[in-house]
Amino acid sequence: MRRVGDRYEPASHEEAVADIAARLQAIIAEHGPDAVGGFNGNPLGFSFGATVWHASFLRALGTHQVFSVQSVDSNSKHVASDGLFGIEMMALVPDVDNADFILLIGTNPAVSKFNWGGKVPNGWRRLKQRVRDGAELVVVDPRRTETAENATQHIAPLPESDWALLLGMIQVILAEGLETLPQSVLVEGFAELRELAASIPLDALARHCDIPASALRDLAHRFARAPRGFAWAGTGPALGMNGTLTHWLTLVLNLLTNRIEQPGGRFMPNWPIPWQNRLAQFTKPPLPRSRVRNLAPVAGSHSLAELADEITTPGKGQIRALFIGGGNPVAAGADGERLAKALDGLDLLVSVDLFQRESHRAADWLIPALHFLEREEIHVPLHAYNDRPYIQSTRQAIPPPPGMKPDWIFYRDLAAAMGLDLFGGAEMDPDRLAADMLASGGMVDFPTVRGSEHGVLYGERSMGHLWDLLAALDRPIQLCPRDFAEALKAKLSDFPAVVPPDRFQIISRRRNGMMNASLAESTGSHRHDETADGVEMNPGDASMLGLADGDAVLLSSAAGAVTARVMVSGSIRARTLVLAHGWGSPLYDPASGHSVFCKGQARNKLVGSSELDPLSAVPRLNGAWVTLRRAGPSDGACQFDETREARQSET
Ligand SMILES: Nc1nc2c(c(=O)[nH]1)N[C@H]1C(S)=C(S)[C@@H](COP(=O)(O)OP(=O)(O)OC[C@H]3O[C@@H](n4cnc5c(=O)[nH]c(N)nc54)[C@H](O)[C@@H]3O)O[C@H]1N2
Ligand SMILES: Nc1nc2c(c(=O)[nH]1)N[C@H]1C(S)=C(S)[C@@H](COP(=O)(O)OP(=O)(O)OC[C@H]3O[C@@H](n4cnc5c(=O)[nH]c(N)nc54)[C@H](O)[C@@H]3O)O[C@H]1N2
Ligand SMILES: [Mo]
Repeated sequence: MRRVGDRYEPASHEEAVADIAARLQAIIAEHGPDAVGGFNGNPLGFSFGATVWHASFLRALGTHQVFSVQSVDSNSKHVASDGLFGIEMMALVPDVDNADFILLIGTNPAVSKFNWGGKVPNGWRRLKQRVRDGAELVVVDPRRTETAENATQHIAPLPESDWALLLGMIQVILAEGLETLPQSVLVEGFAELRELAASIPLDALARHCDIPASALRDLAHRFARAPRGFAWAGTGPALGMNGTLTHWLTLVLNLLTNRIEQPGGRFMPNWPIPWQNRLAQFTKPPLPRSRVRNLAPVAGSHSLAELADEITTPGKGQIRALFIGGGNPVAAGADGERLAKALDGLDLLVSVDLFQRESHRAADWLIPALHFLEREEIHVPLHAYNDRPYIQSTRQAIPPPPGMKPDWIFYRDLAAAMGLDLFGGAEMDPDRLAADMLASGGMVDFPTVRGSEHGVLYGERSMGHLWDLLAALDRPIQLCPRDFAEALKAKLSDFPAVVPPDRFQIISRRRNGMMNASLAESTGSHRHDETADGVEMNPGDASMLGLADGDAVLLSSAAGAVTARVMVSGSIRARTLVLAHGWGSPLYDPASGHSVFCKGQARNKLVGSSELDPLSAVPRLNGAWVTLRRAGPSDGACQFDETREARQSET
């Protein structure tokens, strides 16, 4: 659909391609390729054709203004892995079926299932089975989650303090000589790590995370002595200021106790394309540091927290046209209102999506994306992270509407209209690309996969691939990378941080039936879904503030304010609040221009775009400091917008 005034009108694929190509060419002729930017959201990564063609198109344009959802998701994992192994796109998959001790830090697989960093099909069910068979499951989370309910132990530290808990465990392990380093690989930085770990009393670390030192010592003993096991850190800490330190120290804990490339530990899968090819595929041309803030890119893209600056700051390289592929950056990232204003000022905004959401409000073109139920494809790279050599083709459940073209064809035709070559002159489509990738691996071929209705288990699981890879790259493991150690020392030097008594740290939660900010309009649209605008609060904190269930409160941070209703909950530890992520992003009907659905609170208004993890540039989506008071009549409604709801049901 094409924007005409404040409405949209249907247009053909050819009209869209011709108009966008002409406008891009004019922008590039005047301002150069960096005037065109791109953001890819989470669902794009699961759509093989769309993700490859979106990235290839931006690469062919020659722009350096590439932004990705990774910077509000997994960046700290990439940076930690890069520091230790020199490989950013690494996933060490957990061997859940053989672990005796499972330490989960800031992850909630009972709801989220296993995610980036390894695909474990039915992972939560398999993990629960293992616990029934006698494994210990220790969950470290400020909230007593659905996962923690099934654990043998729940430890509830303060948000963003996991690094202290991990450093404490490492200190105990090293002081008592409980470590066993891996034998088949060269490890550097052990002495530096030992010195760093010993440089602070255990009591101070324990106070910082608000867990007794005796509990840290006990956890260290049990983890180190368990025959088989692993530690796994998730998205909770990854979205805080100390995400990289936490993911680094989690890997260190695993390495020091010989949990990597061991049964019941974590290992690097090596299928269905060998690592050489995989590295080549994921090694994008190096990006320079960002123009405005001079930050280093991570895993081939800049931080979403920088996007508004790059659009609004004049000068060479200022973004004037933007492609958003399957993303809702205004809702997903920090400082969304500022980003929304910046998007208003673009010369050209193109959204490739199934809906028009808040981030696409100012779009000049709404390009339809293929729904996953409409796609038939083999997403080869995604299967490289499976815990077994398993691959499956998705099958089309329903045909797309007549005339509807897959998103990759939009990018292909746009490139052709601009005279750009995406694949070195070769004719390419997603199936052909998947077949080439599979052929390069030589483990299973395209027709076999396509023909296997329920997927193919094409080999035996094997371990040791990370050691082979490091040997081939002639790279030792760096236990204590210098910039990580510096960041940790800086933390220890202003230690212990003083917590003002009237402030709380706010974290997020996910819910079943919603995927980040999408599906709110369908499965999340029940009138009485409490998570939409409920802030979970510990009973002690509530009574200290004289608040009760259902009271309206105003939450304020340095970045912004939102209203919410109090949900007193014994599941959340003191000094910490939970506001679910994903709500409060309006959905529009492009034909009428009206918003047709909106419910709950856009909680990321509380998150600023300048407070970032210094190592990974992830904004403080978990852990931002807020104050809270009873809401007054002028603070705005915190209930559902009834008119919108009525309009929604009419539509
Ligand atoms: N139903 C559903 N499933 C999903 C998604 C969804 O939106 N809905 N999203 C998908 C996506 S994109 C992802 S990335 C994955 C994420 O999956 P996970 O990595 O499992 O992350 P979350 O489910 O967000 O759980 C994070 C947990 O960390 C806790 N937490 C917050 N801050 C801290 C902290 O500082 N320290 C510690 N120790 N804990 C903390 C929170 O209380 C929460 O329980 O889930 C995927 N699966
Ligand atoms: N406070 C806080 N903030 C968070 C998080 C949190 O836990 N707390 N989680 C973070 C995480 S882990 C993530 S991954 C991000 C998510 O950030 P985003 O990926 O930017 O946000 P989504 O809400 O997943 O928006 C996805 C968009 O893709 C569209 N879409 C769905 N399927 C397809 C498809 O097949 N093709 C195309 N082209 N489009 C499609 C949807 O309609 C929707 O508009 O949010 C991050 N933000
Ligand atoms: Mo994510």
